[in-house]
Amino acid sequence: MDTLKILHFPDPRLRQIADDITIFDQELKDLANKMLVTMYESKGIGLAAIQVNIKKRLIVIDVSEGRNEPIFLVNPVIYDKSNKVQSEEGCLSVPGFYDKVERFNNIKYKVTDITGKVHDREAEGLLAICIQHEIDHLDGKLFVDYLSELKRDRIAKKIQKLSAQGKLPSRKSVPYSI
Ligand code: GNR
Ligand code: NI
Repeated sequence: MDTLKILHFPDPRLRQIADDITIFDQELKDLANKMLVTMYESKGIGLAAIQVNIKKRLIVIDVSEGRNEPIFLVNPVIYDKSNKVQSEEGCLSVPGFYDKVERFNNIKYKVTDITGKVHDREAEGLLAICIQHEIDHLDGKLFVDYLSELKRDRIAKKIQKLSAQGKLPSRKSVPYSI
């Protein structure tokens, strides 16, 4: 299956606000599966549609060791967060850069599944952190936005330079996910 192209910071298309999904058809399932394949190939634990230039509130996640427990989130909304933690994060749209950001270890959220059914769920730990990171994407936000402007600008310049040289680091050859 063909994979989707992932946009890289500071691409302004990553700043768009994604739209709610209202139609639950085969096309949505096909897109979700394509995103999942792209995420697995890129060695990520999550991927938001906006990262592949699709302005929809769709997220795929797999934080399992075996990489065989995919989760699809449509129109997720967090309504409760607790227990602040420091999280060491990376992002497929910010290749090669990692830094600490503040997240919450526990969340409660409402989410629609791929068939259109609404659920009330809780998550903790890495899954909770990943959901927060991915919902930020749907709102045009990246983990680098929590860093200083100086750090963010340096990262933007380095990515642009490496990209122009065709030297952006890729996780594709790495046998584990970060
Ligand atoms: O692969 C990823 N790892 C990760 C690590 C810590 C916190 C969040 C993430 S998500 C990231 C994949 C990605 O960029 N999703 O948008
Ligand atoms: Ni990301």
